Amino acid sequence: MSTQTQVLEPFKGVKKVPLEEYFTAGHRTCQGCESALVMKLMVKAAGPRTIVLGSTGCMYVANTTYYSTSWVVPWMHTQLGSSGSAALGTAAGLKALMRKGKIKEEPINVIAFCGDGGGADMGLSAISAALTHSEYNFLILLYDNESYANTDIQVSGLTPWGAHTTFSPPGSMRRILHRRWKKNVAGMLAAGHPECRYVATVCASYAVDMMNKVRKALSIGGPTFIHSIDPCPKGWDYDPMLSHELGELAVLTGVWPLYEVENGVLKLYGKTKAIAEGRQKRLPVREYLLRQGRFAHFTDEDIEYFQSKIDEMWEKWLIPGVIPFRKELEKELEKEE
Ligand SMILES: Cc1ncc(C[n+]2csc(CCOP(=O)(O)OP(=O)(O)O)c2C)c(N)n1
Ligand code: SF4
Ligand SMILES: [Mg+2]
Repeated sequence: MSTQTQVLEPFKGVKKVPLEEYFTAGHRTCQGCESALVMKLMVKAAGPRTIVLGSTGCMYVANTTYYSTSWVVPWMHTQLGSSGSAALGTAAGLKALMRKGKIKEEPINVIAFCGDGGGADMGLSAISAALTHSEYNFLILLYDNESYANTDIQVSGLTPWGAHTTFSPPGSMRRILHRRWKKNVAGMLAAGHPECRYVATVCASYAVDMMNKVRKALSIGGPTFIHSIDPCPKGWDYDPMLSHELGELAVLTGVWPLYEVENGVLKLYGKTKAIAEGRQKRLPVREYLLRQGRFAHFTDEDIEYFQSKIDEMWEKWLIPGVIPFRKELEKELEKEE
């Protein structure tokens, strides 16, 4: 049974993308900030009948400095861990107002964004709860700059292994202070939330694909979730002109697999699909890591360890880079070897 709420055809190429902006001048993000680009593309894909809710973080603080904002659509700040609650409450409120005849019945997009700190650490339970409510339509978009960036680059549950942050500076006694592997948030949410209609990972370096995933999430009906990887010149420590290239390298090295799960069916897409099907070679992670100052302290051994973890994700997981479970049979075969 289709629960589609509106028709938002995918943009067929960059020339079909409308010129109108709903996130425009007036923000104060760093030069080369990919999270700001994600905001711009996200709301461009959604169009003017959209309410955006945002939890505390760079995309709140830098975009709504007193008396100036870059948002053209209605926008509301929500507490750091509350993007899930804000999305659900707003969608429920709109539905009630329409049912009571207080506002016109029409599709109004509800998008709540959160950072990796707000979404993947503090607000994970609220997002999880929201994704169980199939009767409401909304999108939660997690913009992942891989640190608590707004408060000066602290480690989050999504900071990559070994990265230099203000909480994990490399020192002479211990070169690698951050020794936890990044959580797989989109995979976890897709696997555990059967009511969630749509989950996708995106990268703004592939802008049209990214906007089309937002359009699909907003029209499929029910709760949806998108996780975007966002190069951050300040936190990742690189020249701002490299943002686009670093996004591409995250995908081409296999560090960031692009996939969507639509009504429980998983599809790899874009360059990730090409790599998985053997049409494109996966690049060594070295090319991605060594362009960023946060990994400048890595020795060859550290790079090899990082590479081995990415290889494991691609070669041993049930779905490359997405589902960590392994088949019983494979484990048995390994024991015999
Ligand atoms: C409950 C609570 N704790 C701490 C803070 C301070 N704080 C504001 S923004 C922020 C960082 C949020 O990180 P993230 O969600 O990753 O967004 P980013 O700043 O990276 O864009 C923190 C810790 C807060 N606003 N609320
Ligand atoms: S610190 Fe990073 S996420 Fe924050 S505004 Fe600067 S580039 Fe963007
Ligand atoms: Mg962050």
